[in-house]
Amino acid sequence: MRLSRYFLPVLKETPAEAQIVSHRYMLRAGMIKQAQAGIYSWLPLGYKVLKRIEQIVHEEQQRAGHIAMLMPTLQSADLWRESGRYEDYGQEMLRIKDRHDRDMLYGPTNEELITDIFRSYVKSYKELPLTLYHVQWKFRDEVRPRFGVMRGREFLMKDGYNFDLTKEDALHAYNRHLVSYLRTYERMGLQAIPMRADGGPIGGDYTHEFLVLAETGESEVFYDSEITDLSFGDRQIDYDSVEQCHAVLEEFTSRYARTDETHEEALFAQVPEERRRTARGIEVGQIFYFGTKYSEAMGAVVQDQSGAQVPVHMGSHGIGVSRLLGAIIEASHDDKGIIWPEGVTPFHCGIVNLKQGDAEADAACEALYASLEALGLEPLYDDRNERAGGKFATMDLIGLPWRITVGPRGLKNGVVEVTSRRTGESEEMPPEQAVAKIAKIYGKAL
Ligand code: P5A
Repeated sequence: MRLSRYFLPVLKETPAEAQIVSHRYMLRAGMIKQAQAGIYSWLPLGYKVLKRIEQIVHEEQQRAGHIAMLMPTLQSADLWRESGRYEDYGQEMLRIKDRHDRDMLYGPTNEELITDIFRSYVKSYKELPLTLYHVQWKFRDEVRPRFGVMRGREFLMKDGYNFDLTKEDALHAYNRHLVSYLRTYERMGLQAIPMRADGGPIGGDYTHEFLVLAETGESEVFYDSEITDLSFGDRQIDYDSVEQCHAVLEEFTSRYARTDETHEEALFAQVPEERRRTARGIEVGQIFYFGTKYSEAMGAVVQDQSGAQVPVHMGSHGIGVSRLLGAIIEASHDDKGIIWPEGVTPFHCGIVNLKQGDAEADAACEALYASLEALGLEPLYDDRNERAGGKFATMDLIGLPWRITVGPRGLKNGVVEVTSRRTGESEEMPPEQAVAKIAKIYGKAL
């Protein structure tokens, strides 16, 4: 993309309404614009990152064997009356009437809708196990929408639902989700710690939230510091293996780690004092096992091996896709702007032309741009007639992890400059070598 043709409405001033850094930078970098309290338009740069995050979520869901689909945002109140949640959900649910005076709602979550789909088609244990998921907008009429996309009213969620014959099978689905979530967050450059939590309006008492530690997080958390040494890394896991998935759950959840909803002072006191930590965290996901809560209420039954009709065991699993942008920025920024991890960056690298209009500099930039695109990478070329300082400030603010700077002086010596956004370190090298370096970083073969 050439910046002269892009739509990147960068703000110079810090917006007064933004209290935390991720919100400030998302507004300043022209990623989002508030439409109403807690409801945002996703401007091109923000939309690109949102799509990158969504793509990682899809890839990891499918790696775990989960099946993608799409359910509507608007749901019928009648389904929610069957589960009893229509009355229970309270004011967070946006209720709507259509022209026939029928009660509808903008879905805050989809347990009812998916259970209705399941009961319409699945009749036998032979069709299990089954996990369906989608990535769809949700609406929760939060009392205090705040911090930008962090606590929105309209937000994008990946929500998945497993259907199993037995509790044992459903617990394997739970563990499988835990594994796939650990991989998902690590690919985004985040450490998200599973912590015992509360089932809230979704239900069940077996649930973990995934928390990214950050001072601006809305949840208070208590944990054994040893847990922050764990990382999932590049392990190859067989998602069908009950033992392997269970071993990961054991490894990542055996130490004390709880949100304030489930915190127990007496248990926490058993953690050696020097390892006891109280901090704040951003909840980027949650997994639940709630057994037959919805299947019994809504008649989602299958025939088991003995011919008996039994309600299925279920769980649901959510990732806050739009919230993740805020969480990643909270975890990765400096005083100049965002620092995107390579896995989610909107453009793979920036190209800054120090002297637009200089024939040699222009040609070198064009050649770099073409070579990077030919490798399947997306560069953002700042080809505007701006001063170098302004171009650098924009690149730093929008946070591309790598920048190639091209100027007449360097070109005289046959070099351009490659700069890491994270370390600020620059290296001079011939343009072909700069392309090779960026290609290698993103795992592209020359
Ligand atoms: C699991 C999937 C559920 O709704 N039902 C379907 C279950 N879980 S949850 O914990 O309530 O939500 C899942 C994740 O969505 C994000 N989230 C939000 N993001 C932005 N703004 C909000 N107002 C908001 N509410 C929830 C969180 O990341 C949460 O973990």
